[in-house]
Amino acid sequence: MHSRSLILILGDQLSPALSSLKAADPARDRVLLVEVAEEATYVRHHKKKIAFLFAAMRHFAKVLEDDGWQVDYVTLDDPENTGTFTGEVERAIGRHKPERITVTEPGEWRVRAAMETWKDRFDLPVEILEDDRFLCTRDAFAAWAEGRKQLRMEYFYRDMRRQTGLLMDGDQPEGGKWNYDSENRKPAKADLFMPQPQRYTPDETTREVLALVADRFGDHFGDLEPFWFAVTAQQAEAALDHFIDNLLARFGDYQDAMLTDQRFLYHSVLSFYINAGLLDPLAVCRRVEAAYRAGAAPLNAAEGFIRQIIGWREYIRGIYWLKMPDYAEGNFLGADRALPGFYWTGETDMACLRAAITQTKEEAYAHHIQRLMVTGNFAMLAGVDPAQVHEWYLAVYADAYEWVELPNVLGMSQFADGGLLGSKPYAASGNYINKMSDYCGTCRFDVKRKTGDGACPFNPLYWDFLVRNQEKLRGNPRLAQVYRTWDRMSAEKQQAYRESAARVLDELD
Ligand code: FAD
Ligand code: DLZ
Ligand code: SF4
Repeated sequence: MHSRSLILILGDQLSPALSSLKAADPARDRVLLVEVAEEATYVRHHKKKIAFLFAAMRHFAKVLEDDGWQVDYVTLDDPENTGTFTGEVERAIGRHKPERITVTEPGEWRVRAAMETWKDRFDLPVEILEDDRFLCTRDAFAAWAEGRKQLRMEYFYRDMRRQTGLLMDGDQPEGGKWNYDSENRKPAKADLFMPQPQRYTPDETTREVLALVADRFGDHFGDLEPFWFAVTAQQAEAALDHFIDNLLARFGDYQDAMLTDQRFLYHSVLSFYINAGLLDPLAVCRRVEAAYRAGAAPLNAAEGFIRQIIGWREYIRGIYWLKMPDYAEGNFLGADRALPGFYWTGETDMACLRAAITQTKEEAYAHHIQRLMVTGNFAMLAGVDPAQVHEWYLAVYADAYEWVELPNVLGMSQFADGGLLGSKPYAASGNYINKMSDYCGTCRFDVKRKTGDGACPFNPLYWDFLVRNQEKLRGNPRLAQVYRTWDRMSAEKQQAYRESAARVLDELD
């Protein structure tokens, strides 16, 4: 017979099938959810993100109560609230006198480190259970990584396809190829009838949270309203239905496209819900596979989507736990510039950055290519300190938790891990952005101009980045061709690039 447990459920663990709940007994154990200031301010999160989590936590507590759990819920404005997980667990121990503490492992190293102090601090057993919402355990990832020279996502992904049976035809990949990435790169045209993500009107519980967030975190980045996110599993399920019925079919083709007036394109906008636990990632993939099998979506869409979740999402988490805590310190290129102020305002003449940052401010969302090739690319080309870039991304997106944000930012977008995650930096000049978006048409800068007044800043910065970092990057076989192009340029042209870049960087400072 188990002893009486206090089960702490974190804000991104809002799943009734959570391992800590599966291990518990509603008649005996007590569930604890806490709104704590430290989680909202250790980086100053976007107002919408805080509101989303508090609203989703409050709705989830109600669901648990309706299911027969005894739930202790501490609101942020409780006068006794200590503001930290540790402080609130201590107070709850005083109230409930549990014989042990049970938690599902947290998503962040920082929180896990705090939990590991609890056994001694509270003189109680602390049970940290695996988070089985992920398909690959930390141990299984470590075993996969063991002895490999390179940790390429593609091979990991194939194993996950075999493990889950998703889009498999016996032991072969559906359609004969594992990966249809080359069919995910069409530029899009603005279309007035493009479907939008499912939006919800805040109910009374959510409105109370909005008032609380406006009051307590009014000076944080981002617009609180209009607030339209799903805040219950039921609403998130309906948002998934909406994606599958209206958007999935074209997700594949336009995955890499960007449009000024279409902030979401054919993306699912489900990461908030998946990461907080309102949707189960495997169940989402099974629904997408079923749509493909029913003829409602082409293979490049279904495969492209499933790859993001069982491939990238799992792989990124694996890297995080394999490499933390040192991973966060990575700065392979020794970048040390301060993050430009316009990342917090969107006030810049560069139309691509203005669009990506403005929508980030208004929606707490930008899609993958905006994060990677606009804000991420610019920060890397400009040589911004990766720790500052990391902090920005963790704060501004409603789907950001360190386990998923850090490797995407430090590794994939800034190359600060020296190439563990990607075989070369995702560096690009204005040409790439022009090809994949309609931003350049409305920009003060000329994307075709390489140097001098009016030239797109990405153009000189691109070459300057490669030259500035050549000691570290020249040996990379995937960059051999670009360095040959540089070497063949006339000395005057090279100098013009470097001078133009120096002017852009001076202005940033
Ligand atoms: P879709 O394009 O519809 O993709 C479907 C799902 O695939 C997403 O909901 C997400 O669960 C998953 N996914 C796709 N790409 C990735 C990826 N690279 N890593 C992990 N999961 C992925 N994702 C986050 O969830 N949180 C972050 O903090 C985050 N930070 C990022 C920072 C940078 C610099 C970059 C380049 C990417 C980041 N991503 C992050 C990954 C990706 O951009 C988002 O998951 C995606 O934009 C979410 O929007 P969506 O739900 O519409 O995704
Ligand atoms: C992001 C966040 C915020 C803003 N607030 C809370 C909170 O008040 N209570 C809580 O349990 N969780 C919150 N979270 C999510 C946590 O930061 C997240 O669970 C940890 O970082 C582990 O991933
Ligand atoms: Fe961005 Fe350059 Fe295009 Fe302007 S011209 S939108 S700065 S890529």
